[in-house]
Amino acid sequence: MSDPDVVVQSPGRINIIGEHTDYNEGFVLPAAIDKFVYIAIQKREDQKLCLYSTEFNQHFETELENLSSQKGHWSNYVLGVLPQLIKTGYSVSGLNVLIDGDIPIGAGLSSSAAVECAAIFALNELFQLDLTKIEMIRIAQKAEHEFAGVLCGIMDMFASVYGKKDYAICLDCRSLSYQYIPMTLHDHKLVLFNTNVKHNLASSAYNERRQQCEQGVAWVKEHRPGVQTLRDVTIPMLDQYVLPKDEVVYRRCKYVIEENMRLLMACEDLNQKNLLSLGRKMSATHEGLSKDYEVSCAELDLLIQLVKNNSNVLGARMMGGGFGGCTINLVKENAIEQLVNKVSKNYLKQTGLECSHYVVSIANGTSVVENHSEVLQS
Ligand code: GAF
Repeated sequence: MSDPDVVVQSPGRINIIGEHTDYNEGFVLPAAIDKFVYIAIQKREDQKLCLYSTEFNQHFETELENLSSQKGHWSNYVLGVLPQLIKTGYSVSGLNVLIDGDIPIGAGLSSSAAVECAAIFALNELFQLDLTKIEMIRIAQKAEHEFAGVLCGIMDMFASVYGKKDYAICLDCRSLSYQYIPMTLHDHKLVLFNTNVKHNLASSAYNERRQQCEQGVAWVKEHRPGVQTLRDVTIPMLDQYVLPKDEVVYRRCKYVIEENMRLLMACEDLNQKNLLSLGRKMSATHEGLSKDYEVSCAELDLLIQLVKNNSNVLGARMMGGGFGGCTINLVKENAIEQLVNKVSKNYLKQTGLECSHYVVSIANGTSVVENHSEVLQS
């Protein structure tokens, strides 16, 4: 695209701790990373939407009046934000859209949320819609629900939009109040190991976990009408009202309640620069996700096993929705190279798969790119 009207960049995200808590009105601790999606848009005179993805090297064309989800297709993440605008009465024209970037797809780093956020930011700029950041986040989340079919929480979009260099975001997903927590890692770095698998059941299992949490809440609510979400539930309530009904639902809910408590203590650890204690909590989260919430998989568990009892790794856990994607590891900087060699070699030996790794830095959130020519390939 030679002369776009607007270019926006939006980052991928990591999550330090607080997994599967966002849709239960709990707490999360994500951060934006130095990997981005770039979206360049030109207004058209007609009603056509002409999209091009450099990653897939594919064009996709449709009309504004024919907007619909294309099962599993990359275009959903751009197209999905448009119906939200149209329904609210905003008028938009046809568009040429170029999508580029370097967030690995399917790695659990929320490349889809980054595309949605970049798209809505760009449209906001282009048509001067005056949307607030929270309105744009909600529109991006709706696009994921309605076009991608995943009933995700708000974490990924919030992290992409509100990211701040060198800080994690402690977000209360009930009130949407948030606090930036400095990520002072001293001589440690965050290293992601990518399983390079994404098992099919990821989105159906995600939606099922959500329902199981809601079921747990409904059983507690029969006795405690004031309870709205798992945020209001305690372990004794679960013991009394949920365990007698269903052991699986009990474990799901217990994990979420424990994870919220771990997260609040992890923020304290970060404030006190106690990385050892933070690392232990990350590892405890993996146990909970693997055994109680059951969203891990053999490849993720293997990557955790391979760094276990290594004194240079303070903590490690699967990250994101689960069933593939990355683990996040808090690793001593001068031990990274050796660790990567060991993990890659053993992972390949035991699974026959390559495992990629990324040493990530924490970056700023979604923004308009003033100097386009540097970021766009074509
Ligand atoms: C996915 C979802 F999109 C998030 O909302 C969150 O629930 C996460 O899985 C699990 O913590 O990334």
